[in-house]
Amino acid sequence: MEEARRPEEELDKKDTSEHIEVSTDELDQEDIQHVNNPIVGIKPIEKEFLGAVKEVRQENNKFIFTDGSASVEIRVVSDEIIRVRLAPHSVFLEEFSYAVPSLDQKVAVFNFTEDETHYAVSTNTVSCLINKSNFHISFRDNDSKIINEDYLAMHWEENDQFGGYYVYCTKKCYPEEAYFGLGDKPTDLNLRGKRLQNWNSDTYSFAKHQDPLYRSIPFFISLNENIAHGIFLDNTFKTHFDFAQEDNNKLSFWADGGELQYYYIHGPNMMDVVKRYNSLTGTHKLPPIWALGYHQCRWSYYPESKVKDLADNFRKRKIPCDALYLDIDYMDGYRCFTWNKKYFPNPKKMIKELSDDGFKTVVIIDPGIKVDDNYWVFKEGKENKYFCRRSDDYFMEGHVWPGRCQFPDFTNPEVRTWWGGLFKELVEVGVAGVWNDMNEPAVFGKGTFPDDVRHNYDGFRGSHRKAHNVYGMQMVRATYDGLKKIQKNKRPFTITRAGYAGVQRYSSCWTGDNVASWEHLKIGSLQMQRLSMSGLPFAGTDIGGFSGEPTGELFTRWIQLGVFSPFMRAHSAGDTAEREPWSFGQELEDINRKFIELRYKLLPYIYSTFWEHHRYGFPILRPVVMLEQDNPTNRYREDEFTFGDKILVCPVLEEGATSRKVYLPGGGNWFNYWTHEVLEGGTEHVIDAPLDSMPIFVKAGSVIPEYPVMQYTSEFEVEEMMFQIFYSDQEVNSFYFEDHGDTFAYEQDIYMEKKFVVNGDKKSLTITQSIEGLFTPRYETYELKINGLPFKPSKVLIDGKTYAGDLIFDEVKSLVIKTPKHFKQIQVVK
Ligand code: MIG
Repeated sequence: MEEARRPEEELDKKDTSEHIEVSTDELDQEDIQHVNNPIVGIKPIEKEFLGAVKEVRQENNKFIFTDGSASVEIRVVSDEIIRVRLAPHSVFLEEFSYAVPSLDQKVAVFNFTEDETHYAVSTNTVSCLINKSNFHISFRDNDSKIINEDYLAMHWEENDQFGGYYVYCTKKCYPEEAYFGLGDKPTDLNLRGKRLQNWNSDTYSFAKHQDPLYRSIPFFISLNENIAHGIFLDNTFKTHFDFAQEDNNKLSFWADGGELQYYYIHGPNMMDVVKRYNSLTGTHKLPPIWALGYHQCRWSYYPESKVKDLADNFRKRKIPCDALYLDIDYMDGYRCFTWNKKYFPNPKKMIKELSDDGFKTVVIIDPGIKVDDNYWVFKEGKENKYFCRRSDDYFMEGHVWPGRCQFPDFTNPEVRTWWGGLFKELVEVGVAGVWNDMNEPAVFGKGTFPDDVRHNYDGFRGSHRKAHNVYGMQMVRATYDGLKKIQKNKRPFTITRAGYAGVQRYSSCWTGDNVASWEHLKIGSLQMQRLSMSGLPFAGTDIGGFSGEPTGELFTRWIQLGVFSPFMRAHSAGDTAEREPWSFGQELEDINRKFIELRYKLLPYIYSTFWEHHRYGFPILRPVVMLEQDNPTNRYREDEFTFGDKILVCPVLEEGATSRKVYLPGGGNWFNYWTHEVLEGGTEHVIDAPLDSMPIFVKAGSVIPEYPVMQYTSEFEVEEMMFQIFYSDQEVNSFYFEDHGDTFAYEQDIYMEKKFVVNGDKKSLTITQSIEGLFTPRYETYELKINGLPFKPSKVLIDGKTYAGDLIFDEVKSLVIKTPKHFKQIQVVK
């Protein structure tokens, strides 16, 4: 369909923001794949189901089954991933996905077999069975165990009377089956019994269980009898999931349009499911290391004197901090890419001064562009037809902070390139990171765009019903790609509020407008765990709560959780009292400092964990159920998690608490991080947790790298690298990663990945080290703190030679030795 063009003058006069929205009930032809099968006449209101399989044909790694009118394609993506697609009229959509950039994965072998009742498409690890008589699809592992099974054949509705086109899949739900994932849902970790939907929404002060929120991640993990698998419904329309809420025996997922297309992702470990999901949708790139420091934000810090004062306070009070944020008030009348010269007369000079003092400056950017012919961004967008239009070709207009606005169509590649280029000046002025807000997209009064807004959708055109959930992702993609081009080899830093599956390739995220309450502290902890297992590991909450006033105690507990938030940023709304780490008196300032310092000590560990995510697809935060999925009580344990695979974090989430119950997963001992007391795994313990402490445990056998406390990440070069080693009588591997911290050189192997193996018995402890990569750190030596030795050491051998230094063995059973950095093996002997 050719777009009809109106004369420009006409368009200018028209303020379409007042238009009545087109009803969502109207069938939108462009969203339907079956254009050559127009619906005629009135059919009874009932769904249509796949019938018996009549025929099958093969095209390479795809098998196409048909019941004579509808078709299903089964595609082998990898040994562990199989994709299912439904075309009710046997016309499949062209391959395109914002979530999955490429389907090129290795498949060892696959084959096709048939018996009386079923067809089977099999790989080394999994078989997809298609029931000949009823077209039910199921997945079976090599032990002939059915893991996932249709309850009903795939079905759809396409009659006008339904007000649209819907596609459905209904599977069996097993009695013990638990469900996890789905992005930022602020609800219980285990999703069994919930009915949830995905439609990106600006949800100021959201409540527990509120749904939907800002993101759409239509991916979940099922865990049943110790076998996990994943389902990723790659559909950008509004999607729905019923995790056995309506019927205890059924799991359903469906979409308000588009193609029924889902990936079955094999386990049987939850960790593998997440890794494989990340292999489809991509991992987060390594962030610049400063992005892992402490960030201070508020709506808003202005004018310049206020920002400088803030910076001075951090340094004067010796509270580490790497980044300060400018919220919307830095702009001239909220026009993106401009400065309010009254508040910030010389931004370049200010940012340089902040940078000399170790602070990066991050600024906010919104999608709404002020309708103003004297504003170059609007003029460029208008001249090039970059803004979204309605179905009747009027511009999509809506009110946001700048007043009357138009909105770039970020689903158009040309618009993304233009938008990315707009950051040139901000980068030249010295801005180090960009925060993308309001990109659900949010519109005052109306919520979001009307359904009939047209989008380019990378050439696969569609209405807002199809593009809504990817709008924010494409905005931050434009931002990321633009920054990357402008900054050359420097890593961009971006944060986004909205997102769709795969957004982790372009951005970190925060959980939006939370509330300063104890309940929200818990919700935040849950959301971060859930985002991490949904492929978005670089997530954080507004520390302290965005709206409302936290008590000092709540703020401090939130800072403590913040140390183990992949993204650590305090933020607050403009109508709240000042909210810096020193806002609650000296005693709490000291505790807050102690914990922010802990973040900086653990930075090399945190950074290594990001590397493990980027390279191997491991989530960063892992709920206990991921460590020990065979223990059924863990399905409901949601108040503790590990950061990486070595540190167990048990945040204090209750007001007035001075201790808390923790569960230490089985399979070895755990060290109390603070006291080095050794505790047994596989059982619960009660741990003291006065306000100046939070229970943290390190897995026996771990090697944890630590930096000396710095006021910001690049304050000085480390002269000697320190590692804490925790004794174990079982073999345990640890990884340590380092590189320049701010470039893409790691993509050319300019990094160093060290692997340590720790193993002990009653008379000795052995530590081996192997090294991969081309990066050479400047320091020459290590300080090793060996903790928890069950014997008094008499001798240390470094690569076979006796260590000449003193062996001082203190009361907490720690031994400190210094070694050259290139050792291969160290033995500590009784
Ligand atoms: O309409 O830019 O979630 O973090 O401070 C509110 C002002 C717009 C919402 C964001 C919040 C930010 C605020 N923004």
